[in-house]
This record gives sequence, C-alpha cells and structure tokens, in this order.
Amino acid sequence: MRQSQLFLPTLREAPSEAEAVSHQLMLRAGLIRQLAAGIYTYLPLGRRVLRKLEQIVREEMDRAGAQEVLMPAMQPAELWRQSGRYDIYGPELVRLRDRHNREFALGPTHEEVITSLVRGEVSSYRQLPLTLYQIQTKFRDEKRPRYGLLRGREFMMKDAYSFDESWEGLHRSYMEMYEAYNRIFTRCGLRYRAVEADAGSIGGEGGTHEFMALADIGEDTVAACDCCRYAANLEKAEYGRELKEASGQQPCVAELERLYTPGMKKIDELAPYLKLEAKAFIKTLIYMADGKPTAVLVRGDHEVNEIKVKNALSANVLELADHETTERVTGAPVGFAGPLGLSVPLLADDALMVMKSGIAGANETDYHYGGIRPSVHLSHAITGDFRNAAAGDKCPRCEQGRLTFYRGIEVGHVFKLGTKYSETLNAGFLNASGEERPYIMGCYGIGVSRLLSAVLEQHYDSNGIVWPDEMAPYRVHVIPVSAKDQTQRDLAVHIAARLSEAGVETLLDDREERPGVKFKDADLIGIPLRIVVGKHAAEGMVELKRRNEAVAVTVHLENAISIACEK
Ligand code: 9G3
Repeated sequence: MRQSQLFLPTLREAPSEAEAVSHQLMLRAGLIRQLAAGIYTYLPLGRRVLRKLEQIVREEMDRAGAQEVLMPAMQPAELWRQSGRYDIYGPELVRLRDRHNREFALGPTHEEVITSLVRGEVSSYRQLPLTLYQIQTKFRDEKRPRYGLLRGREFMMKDAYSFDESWEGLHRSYMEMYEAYNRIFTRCGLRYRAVEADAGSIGGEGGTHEFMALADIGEDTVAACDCCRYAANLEKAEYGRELKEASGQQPCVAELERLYTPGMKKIDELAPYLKLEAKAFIKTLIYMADGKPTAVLVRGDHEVNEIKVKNALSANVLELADHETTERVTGAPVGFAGPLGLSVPLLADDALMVMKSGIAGANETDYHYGGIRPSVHLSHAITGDFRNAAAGDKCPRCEQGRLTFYRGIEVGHVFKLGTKYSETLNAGFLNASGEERPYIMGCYGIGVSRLLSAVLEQHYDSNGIVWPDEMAPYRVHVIPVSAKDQTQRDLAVHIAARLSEAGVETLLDDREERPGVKFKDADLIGIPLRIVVGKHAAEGMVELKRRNEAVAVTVHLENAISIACEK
C-alpha cells in the first residue's frame, strides 16, 4: 500500500478529551474517529487491526468446534418479554418502533434470539452439543461512555452460545471455550488473568469467569494470590479468615468512653488525631435495602462489599442512604454515625466482631465512642462476610499466599447459564428416553473492539504504538529516507513490490515528506518491522529495525526481504 494514497489522518497531539492512552493513540494514529459519544468510525488502519482481531477470534472459535452465524441487531420486543428481561433493563436497552409501530430492541446481547432460533431447529439429543457464535455489533446505551472503545455504546462483540443435553456436557463446552479464550488472548499478546467472577469454581453449578486484561485504566479490580493461581473479581473475591484479632495496639480508652472529636468526620482524620490505625475503628454505613434503612458495620480499614450485603439481605436494590436519611436514622451527620442505640437492623462483618475494642461515631455531632466491645455491645447484629477482600488478606484457596490487587479491563466473560433461557423460552429437546428436556446452555463473550483498546493499553512507548506482530495493520514499513533521491525511491518501490508479491502486508512511505516526519509517523503507527532505504541504497544496503528494539542493523536488501518474509 502506498502511504501517499492511504487515508491515514495522523495527529501530533491527542484531543484533550481523550484520557486513556489507548484512546489518545487511536485518535493520533488515525485508527478511529468519533461520530457521537461512544460511537466510532474505524478508519482504514483501525479496520485492518479490528479485522486481524476478528480473524484470531474466528480461528480459535472454529478450532474449538463452534460454528459461526450472524444474527440480526433488530430484536422483537416479544422475545424479551417472554424471557422476562424487557422491563428489567432501563434506558441502556436501545428501543425503537418499526413503521407498523411494532416494538424492537437493538441487540445488546443475543441469548433470546439464539435460543428462539435453536428452539425451532434442535429437537433431539442427537443434535447436541451445539455451539454457535457470531462477531457482531452490539448496542448498549451506556450512561457514561468513555475511554474510546473501552466503553462504547455501539461496539463489536464475539458472542457464543452452547447447547448441551446435560450439565456434564455444559462443563465440556465451557472448558472448550475457556481454553479457546486462553489461546485468543495469548495470540493477541495480552497480559491477562482469568478470574472467578463468583464463588463457584469452574466445576460448580452456574458460575462464571471473567478474563481481565491488566491495565491501570481498568474499571475492575482483580484480587490475585501471589502464590497459587487463585484470582477473583474484587466484587466476589473471598479471603482466608484471620481467626485471631488483627495485631496492633489496643486503643487505651475506657469502655464506652465519649471522645470529643470536633469536626472529625473521616477515619483518615480521626486516626492521626487519636494516634490510632484505621483498623481500630468501626465504620458505620447506612444503606437503603429495597427502601428499608439498614446499618452495615465494617472495620475501619475495610470496604463494604455491596454485592455480598445485597445477597445477604436478598435485596433487589441496595444503595447508600442519602445524608438526610442517615441523619434521621442515626441522629447525627454522616461522619458521626455509629452502631449504638440504632433502631435499624445491623449487619456486622466478621472481622469487626473479633475486635476486642473499637471506636465508632457516637451518633452525636463532634463525638465518638471508644471502648466498644462488639462481642458485647453488638451481640444483636447479624454477622457475616460483608466486606471486600483487602490487599494482604490470606488467599482463600492455598492459605499460604497473600492477595494482591490489580486493575483490570474485562475483555471476556464466560457463563454457565443452565436452563435460565431455555426454560423461560420453552426451548428444549427429547432425550434418549424420549422425555422433554430444556437445553443446558452456556454463553461466552469477548469485547472485540474493547480488546483492541486493551491491547493498546499494554503495547505502546513514548513514540507511539508498538503492535504485537499478529495484530499489526501491516507487517513491514518500507521508508525511503530522501523523497528526492531517485535511487532510494526506486529501491524502496522494488523492495515493497517484492514483499507484496511474497504476500507480506507492506506499507510504502512514498510521501514527499522530510525524513523526521516519516520516522515520527512510523513510530506512531507502530508497524513491527521497518526497512529504511537511505544513503547506502546504491550498494543495495538497507537498514532493518524492529519497532520494539532500539538498535537498527544494516543488511543487503535480499537479506532484508528474506527476514521480512519469515513467518
Ligand atoms: C441488556 C442490556 C445490557 C446488558 C445485557 C442485557 C450485559 C446483558 C450480560 C450479557 C451476558 C453475556 C452473551 C455474551 C457474553 C455476555 N449487559 N448483559 O444481558 F438488555 Cl441493555 O450480555 N451475553
């Protein structure tokens, strides 16, 4: 491809609204342009890379025995009503009416569609197992689309669905997909962890795994053991129980002593003021669980895990109470809320209940109580695991290692659905004994466009993108140094022609630009191998440089061509 013809609008600077590195690089390297918030056009270079990604996904899905289909984006609302999901999803589900005023949704995912398709065609156990997949545009009207393709409103997803006659069959289909995901992310050159996204391990009923690309921009937190392979989304991470009281000094205050703490609302103000660590405090948070005020108590250095609280209360909606509700329930402003004397249910985390004594708000402005002994003063509380795992906690699996935290970008998510959709959509088959049975299903997603951003978050340097070989838009970048020197231009054209004939994807920088501009652009778009045709062109000598190496070597053009043709 001649770069003078290529629609490649590079930018010197990234627009200020691009915060994520991958977003900045995609705009500067002319991969995408925004049409509207969370909605992007892929320019030629971006389309080439996205296609490379799709191809890796396709090859591994096919290798795993899945078959590619392509489903519509327009989905009849009736299907979503049958599955009971039409009213669960709010503004995130893009809804429209056709010319006959019939209701549709633009597909955010395709469980209903694929199940209704298979329902009509697969009626015997002999036709199972069956795994179908597609690579297709999804629509989710995100409240806050951001970071370019990392969180878009229209994005490319590979979604696969497996149909089995039994749970054992599902475990096999699930493992096939799990291993295919490992191959895909490895081929993309991605640093990632497969994390347990809920307590069940891969063998348990239900259960899901998320594939997290390690990147500081990631919105998820992964708790991983520094000793065994345990890793979990922080939302669901467990930890080894510290059976004894946390070590550290005991606050030297009398039982239930009132402490004057003027204006001290936060533990990180109180702790230095009282010369104590955060773990000596009791944090009291007032939540509304399905509209009912509930106090949740955790140790001062821990965070409430709202999913665990929600599950413990079997609440549909759980949210922090607003300030006036907190004041009404506790009689004091937020920073002075405490557990004593409350008339609402108390949930106390296990780690708090083993404290010998703690300090908490006195439910009175500017006052705290010291010397609270949870086993005595909070004996009426509902106790349980209500906190997030914390860095340094014991590993819940091997009990030797300690948990460390990473930020992650969820690029893949695999689920054991069981009969969740086959029952509501009345979709099943006749088993060997002629009995009606619902399909046992799994579903498997990869955010293909998000994966592109995740790879970029891990593959750049101060000069721009450094593509992994399998993802690069071109394999070789041929650059004549002087646009004026006919010898250099001719040799560059010759080399590019030889490589193209050999089937090597090649970009020839034939622009009338100064060398500095050419090399800056070459570094920015990050093609893995560069052949520079400079002052030694007359002797047939060229310079070879890999994008991820600093040093360049001078070789004869025939050597350069054979190196570039190596698979
Ligand atoms: C919706 C909307 C947003 C959604 C969903 C439905 C996420 C929804 C979960 C999944 C599960 C799996 C198959 C591929 C892998 C993920 N956001 N999910 O169901 F209506 Cl607006 O999509 N689906």
